[in-house]
Parts: sequence; C-alpha cells; structure tokens
Amino acid sequence: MTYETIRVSTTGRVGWITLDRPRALNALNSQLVTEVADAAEQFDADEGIGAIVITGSERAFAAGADISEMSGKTSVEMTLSSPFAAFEHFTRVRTPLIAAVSGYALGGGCELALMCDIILAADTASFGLPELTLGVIPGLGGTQRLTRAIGLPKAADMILTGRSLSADEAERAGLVSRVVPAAELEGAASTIAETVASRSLPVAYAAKEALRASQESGLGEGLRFERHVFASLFSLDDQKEGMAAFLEKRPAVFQHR
Ligand code: CO8
Repeated sequence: MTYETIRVSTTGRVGWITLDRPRALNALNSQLVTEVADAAEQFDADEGIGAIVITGSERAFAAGADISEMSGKTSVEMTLSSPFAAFEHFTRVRTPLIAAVSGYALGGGCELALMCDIILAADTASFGLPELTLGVIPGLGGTQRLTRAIGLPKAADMILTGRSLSADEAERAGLVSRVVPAAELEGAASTIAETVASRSLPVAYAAKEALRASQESGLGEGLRFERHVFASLFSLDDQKEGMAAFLEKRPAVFQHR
C-alpha cells in the first residue's frame, strides 16, 4: 500500500508511523486510519521489528476523528464505518506500541494513544475527549480505556465537561506513562522503543498479552493467565539466555526464539 496520510520508517528494530495530515491537525479520516492499521500490521508481521512508535507533529498528535468526513453520515453508515474495523485490527497488534504525543491528542487522537501500550507525552501535549461538544460520545474506546486508565471520576469529568488535561495533569492522573520536554520527545521515544525492542520478542508478546488480560478479565482469571504464560516462557531459548547472562554477569543476547 502506498501511504499518503502517514510516513513510515524503520530504525534498527523500531518501526515508526508518523501521522501526516498537517492541514487537518492529523484528523483521523478513513484513509489515515486504514493506512495506520496497515502500517502497524506490516510491522507486526516483521520479526525484525520489536517496537512500533506512533507519533504526529509538534502541533498535533491527532485532533480527533475527521469531523468533516463524518458530519453527514447516518447512524447505520457510522456503524458500518471502516475506521472501526481498521482499529479492530490495530488493537490486535502483538508488537509493543508506543505513542509519542506532542500537541493536541483530542477525541479519536486521545483514544488512539490509549490503544498504545506506553504513552510518552511532550510537555506541550494536551489530552481531551470533546465529543459531547459535537453532540456525540467518544467512539473509539474513550469511555472504556480512559476510565480504566484514570478511574471513573476523572474520566467522567473529562468526558462530560470536555475539559482537556495538560501533559503534567495527564501524567499525575495515570493517562500517560512519562512526560518529557517537547524538544526531547523523539529522542526519548527512540530510547524507550529501542529498549523495548531489545527484549526477546516472544516474551514482549507474552507481556503485552498479560497486560491486556489485566484490562479484560477479573483478577483471578488474570492471575491464572499470567502464571500459565510465565511458566510457558521456560520453553524459550531466550529465557535460558536471559537467566544464564545474569548468572554469568554479562548482558543477554536474545535470539527472539
Ligand atoms: N476534523 C476535521 N478537521 C479538523 C479537526 C477534526 N477533528 N480538527 C482540526 N481540523 C482542521 C480545522 O477544520 C482547520 O481546517 P481549516 O484550516 O481548513 O479550517 C485545521 O484543522 C486547523 O484547525 P483550527 O483552525 O481549528 O486550529 P486551532 O488552533 O484554532 O484549534 C483545535 C485547534 C482546538 C484542535 C480545534 O481544531 C478543534 O477543536 N478541533 C476539533 C477537536 C475535536 O472535537 N475532536 C473530536 C472529534 S470527534 C472524535 O474524535 C470521535 C472519535 C470516535 C470516532 C469513530 C470513527 C469511526
């Protein structure tokens, strides 16, 4: 697929997806969403990629779903809308996803970040779900993922009032993993992604599955799943290598096997 609304590149074992619709502040139209999902799937199918960074511009990670594209749609058309299907694919990506957010992360932009495993924010970032100002509610997981991330009272405040959180507020609330000065965002994202990608890939898959289970199952079921996955990893060469390297006081060299 040739991309027109995103830029894609690779640095070592890290895949980069940069949202690139500057004139619409990276608003998520069908084409952009399809391209993001396709690029993420391509990276996910590549054993040489151990982490994927999704980022935008200095001014906007993404200012939400494209309002001009959806404003005239009917309820049935929205139900059948392709962005929902594309995001279904995106949320099944096994490779760790890192959102590097600068500027606006609003509506679907905030929800896209929430679909990622780690959210790194520039100190200029702002996060909000202003959908009620448009006569709708969040539609890409905002009422569900945000509530799990920051709790019901804060999520309800953001959603019902439309109030945005600054990067610092978002970090205190637990919406973002880390905040860095804007000028350091790309470097910090790169460092985090390289660290994640340096781990054993099948172990990173397992960690991501277990983290996902924590959001989708009860505690007992989640703990049983974690214990089962933990034990199963002892069949990997990388587990033997990781523990041998510790005992031999040297860095581990993982083969992703
Ligand atoms: N959709 C389409 N165009 C947009 C969007 C958007 N979400 N956001 C900004 N733009 C466009 C503007 O229309 C403008 O275009 P033009 O120059 O042609 O008029 C350009 O980007 C620059 O924007 P502004 O002039 O408004 O820039 P400001 O700096 O004045 O304001 C803001 C920046 C505050 C970010 C403002 O643009 C804004 O409020 N944007 C809308 C934010 C919003 O409401 N987002 C939520 C959208 S709804 C949503 O995300 C639902 C998710 C679930 C959907 C499920 C789909 C299947």
